Amino acid sequence: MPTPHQKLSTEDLRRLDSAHHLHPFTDTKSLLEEGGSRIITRAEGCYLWDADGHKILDGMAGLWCVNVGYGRRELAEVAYAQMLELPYYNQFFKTATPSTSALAAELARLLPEGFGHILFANSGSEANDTVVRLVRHYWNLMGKPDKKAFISRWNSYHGSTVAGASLGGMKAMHEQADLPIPGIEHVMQPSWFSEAQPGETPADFGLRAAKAVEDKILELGPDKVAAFIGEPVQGAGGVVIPPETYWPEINRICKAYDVLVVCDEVICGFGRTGEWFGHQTFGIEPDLIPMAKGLSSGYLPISAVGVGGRVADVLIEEGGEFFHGFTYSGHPTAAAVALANIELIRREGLVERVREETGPHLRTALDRLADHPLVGEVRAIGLLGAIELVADKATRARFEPAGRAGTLCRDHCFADNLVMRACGDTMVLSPPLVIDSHEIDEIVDRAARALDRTQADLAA
Ligand code: PXG
Repeated sequence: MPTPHQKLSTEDLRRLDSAHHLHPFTDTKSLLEEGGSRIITRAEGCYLWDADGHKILDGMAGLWCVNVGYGRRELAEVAYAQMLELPYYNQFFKTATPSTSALAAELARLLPEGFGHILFANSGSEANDTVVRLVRHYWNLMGKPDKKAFISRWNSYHGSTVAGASLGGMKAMHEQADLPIPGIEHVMQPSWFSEAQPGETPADFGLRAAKAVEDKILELGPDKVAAFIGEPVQGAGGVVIPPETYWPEINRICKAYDVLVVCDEVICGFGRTGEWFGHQTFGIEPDLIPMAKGLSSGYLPISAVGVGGRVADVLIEEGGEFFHGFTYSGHPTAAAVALANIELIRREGLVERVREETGPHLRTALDRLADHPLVGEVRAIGLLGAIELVADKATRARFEPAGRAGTLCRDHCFADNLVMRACGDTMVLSPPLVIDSHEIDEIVDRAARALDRTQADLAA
């Protein structure tokens, strides 16, 4: 039975969308001037189709989330069956639902030893808000109510709620909303490409970037610092892959000053870096692990926080009621889909495939672009890739104004039916984990064409 929206023409849909829909992270006025949105109507594997019939290669897996690719019938069937049996019930007031309990156990099995407990939410932002609530509660219970500050990095992304955007290091978001909230401090990001001094090796730079965390702890006073939060690889910040020296030094520093480590796995989790989690790839020793996106491959909204024993034991033994939760925390249908999604990732060996086959292939394929005059650096880990656009390869000087080259390149990709995102002047890729080598080559061929066209525009 068609739903009402299926009877609308493409023109009607675009008109209604333009008239009524305020899109996320969008300049509505310029969107309308450009004729409104591109309407995506269906998808299969790594491909999207729009209402005008274009077949588009999705180099971003939606928003870094559709790890198992589109069109997975069994996820739809699991959701259908769960909805018929029990579409919704809550987890408050001494009740539980089967798929949710099973998912908590499954996550505890996947996470490192000591991560026996899971708190659910519905988005990465909510997971990070939950982290802030948990960490504050924890230090209160520990009799250290002054130990409350979070240290994060500039150019990190931790969400769009008040706490998520405050934890994140996106200055434009802060400026619009009088953020960050008090008690959140930012230090330099471990981006060798954009922050290293001339001649500084990645290894030395990694130690310097970690030292910025130690300096901040000492500036604030270790008895005032509650937690450090970081993405293993900064995603929205432009796929910033830290040097190998960075995370081990962060572990050491946080241990030395008794600071909790929050590892934001919202993008890196569920196979993206070639391990189940990014903390495994980088040797991070977390206390709390927020996750979302690949948890359900985006088929339904769900997020979670893995709570390590150190925090969980105190919370359970001494915390009393934790006054926190959402109507949809642990939603049984989303949980059933997440369970089936994890089973799919496991059955198809997607993590191993990224580690051994497609990850290395992406890296080699991107290397083909390194000699392009616009390209200052290419880098990749697992199925995360980045291409830095520069005006001068030797000095890494950027084009003025910042972001224009990236926008031009992204628009050329889109016109050539490739979704590649621009983070400022860094082009980023995060394709579905089911992508094959041929499709990766296709992405890189289209990216090469887009680079040529961007270069022509910039020279004009
Ligand atoms: N942490 C990380 C590391 C993220 O990447 C969030 C938290 C917040 O998740 P929710 O589900 O609340 O969006 C994210 C989200 C982009 C883009 O354009 C990236 C995200 C979200 C939207 C757009 O790169 N990441």
